[in-house]
Amino acid sequence: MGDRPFSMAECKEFFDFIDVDKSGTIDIQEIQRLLRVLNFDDNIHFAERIMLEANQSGSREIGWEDFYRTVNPTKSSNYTNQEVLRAFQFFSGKNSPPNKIHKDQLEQVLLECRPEREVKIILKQLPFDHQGYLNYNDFVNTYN
Ligand SMILES: [Ca+2]
Repeated sequence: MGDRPFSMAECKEFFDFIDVDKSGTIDIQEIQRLLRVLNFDDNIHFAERIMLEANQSGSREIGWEDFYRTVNPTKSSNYTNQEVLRAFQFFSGKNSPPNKIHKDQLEQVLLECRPEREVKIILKQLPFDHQGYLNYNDFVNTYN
């Protein structure tokens, strides 16, 4: 594991996973689809809020640059812990304990589009506890 929470390759894999139509940007429909995969309510206002938070250019789509900045804190010096935590909360879903994301939940999302072999490699690099949870508070403290 390197000195960043996610490698660029891992970020790109997740970006490609969300970008279903391979347009190179993530639009509001693709965010809604991701919310359904993660068992969130498929709420258009929630999807729009995510779009606003991730997208600094003000357009209706999230490009690769914005996405990478959102999930990778060390890439930008003005990135705050609060923003990192929001990203984890987004990925953890509503059934996880506070501040934690379960390995199975991550795995389920990744398996939607990646071969099992690659998913296992990604999961192996993350510090899950004995119950299979990743505490993203610890995670953020470790990498900041
Ligand atoms: Ca797209």
